[in-house]
Amino acid sequence: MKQADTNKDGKISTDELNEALVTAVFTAADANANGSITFEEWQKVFPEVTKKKFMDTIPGDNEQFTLVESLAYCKKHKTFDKLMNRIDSNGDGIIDKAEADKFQQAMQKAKGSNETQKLKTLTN
Ligand SMILES: [Ca+2]
Ligand SMILES: [Ca+2]
Ligand SMILES: [Ca+2]
Repeated sequence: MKQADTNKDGKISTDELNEALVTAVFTAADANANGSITFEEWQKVFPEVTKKKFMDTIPGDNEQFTLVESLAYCKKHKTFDKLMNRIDSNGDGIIDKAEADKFQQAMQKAKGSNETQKLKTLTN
């Protein structure tokens, strides 16, 4: 949780947590760790995504996307907003210790074989 505090002010904002989650999912999906995700890599983590949906989602036509692009995408489409609102239960934009603990407990209880699967369960 600490590494999510990118501006090192000792607090984790919902923006920072959002970024940490996108990065975690990206890193998990980028199997060959070359900084971009192809459809084949994405499908291993998200088997339900079709090639067409993948192509419709990614910007450009090079059939893969980067971390910067996925951050922009998740911001635009508010992918984790519902989850953020749930975690930040007092709505002050900061994840305090109690809220972080609650999130970690939810992650532990969530169904899924790894963190990405669990996140998916919590995001839906
Ligand atoms: Ca911070
Ligand atoms: Ca890759
Ligand atoms: Ca809060």
